[in-house]
This record gives sequence, C-alpha cells and structure tokens, in this order.
Amino acid sequence: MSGLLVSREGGIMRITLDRPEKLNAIDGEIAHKARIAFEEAAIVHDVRVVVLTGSGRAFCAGQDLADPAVAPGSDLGLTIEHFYNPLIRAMRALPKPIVARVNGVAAGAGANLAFAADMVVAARSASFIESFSRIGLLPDSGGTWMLPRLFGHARAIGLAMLGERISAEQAHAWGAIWQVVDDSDLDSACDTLAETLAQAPTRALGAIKAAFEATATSSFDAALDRERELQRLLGMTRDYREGIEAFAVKRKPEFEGR
Ligand code: T3D
Repeated sequence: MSGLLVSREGGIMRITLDRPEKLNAIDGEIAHKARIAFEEAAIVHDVRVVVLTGSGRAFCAGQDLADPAVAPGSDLGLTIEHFYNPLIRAMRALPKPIVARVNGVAAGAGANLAFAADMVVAARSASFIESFSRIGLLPDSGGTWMLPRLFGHARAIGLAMLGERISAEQAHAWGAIWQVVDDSDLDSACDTLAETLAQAPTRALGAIKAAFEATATSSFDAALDRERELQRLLGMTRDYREGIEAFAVKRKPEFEGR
C-alpha cells in the first residue's frame, strides 16, 4: 500500500508510515488506510498487539503541508472530521494494546499519533514537537486531551504554545512515554515489549485501556462501578481460568486472548 505498510507476524500487527522522503508526513488517504488497519486489528482475533512506527529517519512529521486539502482557506474541520478523528478514535477504541515505536522526529499530528498509543518506546535520538502553533494551528488528533494528561497542564500548555522540540529523554523524564532506549536497541526493546503484550491476557488489557479512558470523564464512584462490571466479565474468561490454574501449579500461564 502506498504510504502505509501493514504486516502481521504471530500476534503482532505492524503498521508503518512509509513516506520517508517526506518524513512520513500523512494525508487523508494514509490516515484512512491506517484507520482501516486499526479496525482490522480490532476484529481479527489473532492480532493481540499493534506496533505503529515510521520508515526511515522519522516517525511522522504530521499532516503533509503540501497537500492541497489543507491549503490556507480550506476547511480544516473537514479533513479532521473525515480522517484524523476517525483514526485517533480507532486507536483509542482498539481493545488491544498499541506500542508506538518512535524511531525519529514526531511532529504535529505525528507526535499525537504516538501519544495516542498505549505505550511509547522511543529511540534516544527521537524527538517530539507540538509544531501546530508554529503554523498558526492548535494541537489536534486528541492533543488537547492527551497532552495535559501525559505531561501535566504546565508542561502541556508550554509545549503547545511554544511548539518547541523536546528530546525523547525529556519526554521520558517528564513521565510522558514508557521507555527511551539507545537507537541500536530500539528494535529489540519494541520486539520484547510487543511479544510480552501479545502473550498477555488480551481481554484484560482491553478492559484496562477502556477503564483508564473512561476515568477522564467520570467520578471516582463511577470508576469503582466500572471496575466491578469489567472484573465480572474478566472473571468469566478462559484467560482468567488459565491464570489461576497456572498460579496454582507454579507454571507460566499461556494466555489465548479469550
Ligand atoms: O485539517 C488538517 O488536516 C490540519 C491538520 C494538521 C495536523 C498537523 O500535523 S499540523 C503540523 C504539520 N507538521 C509540521 O508542521 C511539521 C513540519 N516539519 C518540520 O517542522 C520539520 O520537517 C521537522 C522538524 C519535522 C524535521 O526537520 P528536519 O530538518 O529534520 O527535516 P526537513 O529538512 O525539514 O524535512 C525533510 C523533508 O521532509 C523536506 O523535504 P525536501 O526539502 O527534502 O524535499 C520537508 O519539506 C519534508 N517535510 C517535513 N515535514 C513535512 C514535509 N513535507 C510535507 N509536510 C510535512 N509536514
């Protein structure tokens, strides 16, 4: 597929933004294809984790600024409604973990695509730029919601207003990403994490993701009720049975994601 590569190996789906000559800048077509891939990941049982990454030296430079669809004066609300919001919604609604393998710069919507993943592993040379304000825009792709949660209000608003580049190490030190590793270790770190997640009880991970997401708009009391209901469902799964049986005989559980 032009602009996007999708592959599957074992329980891992890899989605690679593939326009290296433009630092993997995306347009509506690529965003649409990525959304379809996430939606496929949701319904194919054998997919237990998705790894999102970029080809070449960048993760993603955000919207392709040469795309006529976003020329000044055009209705940016339309591209957001038709392409970006459905993609980010598909990622957040996916009941399976997403790992962002951030191999280089992640700018604008590219940064927020990474932050929309559940766990971000970045190469030490990678960086993040909320570059929207540099071109007179505000963070989209969920940025206004995610940034304060990941960075805290003070840092989030500074990043959004100044559009300054921060290093992967800085993002990690601020608690916004899971891991930063030497560039040469990026593949092994991502593979290890993805394989671990692919062998985990997928339905439990999906429930964790959904429950965390819901806390953003609900009370502590509602969270307790939600935990009760989700735990009720998980208590009926094969993976819970396997977890308990494995614990009892001191062996490693073999989860099937059911
Ligand atoms: O409704 C809507 O759709 C609006 C949605 C907006 C969402 C957004 O994402 S807005 C933000 C868009 N992104 C940006 O503003 C970032 C623009 N890029 C940069 O600031 C820099 O390229 C980077 C800081 C990311 C990297 O800098 P550097 O020096 O490492 O690379 P470079 O030389 O600037 O870029 C290399 C090539 O990629 C270059 O092409 P060339 O000269 O070699 O032919 C450059 O033009 C191209 N490129 C980089 N980013 C984009 C891009 N081409 C199109 N669109 C880009 N976003």
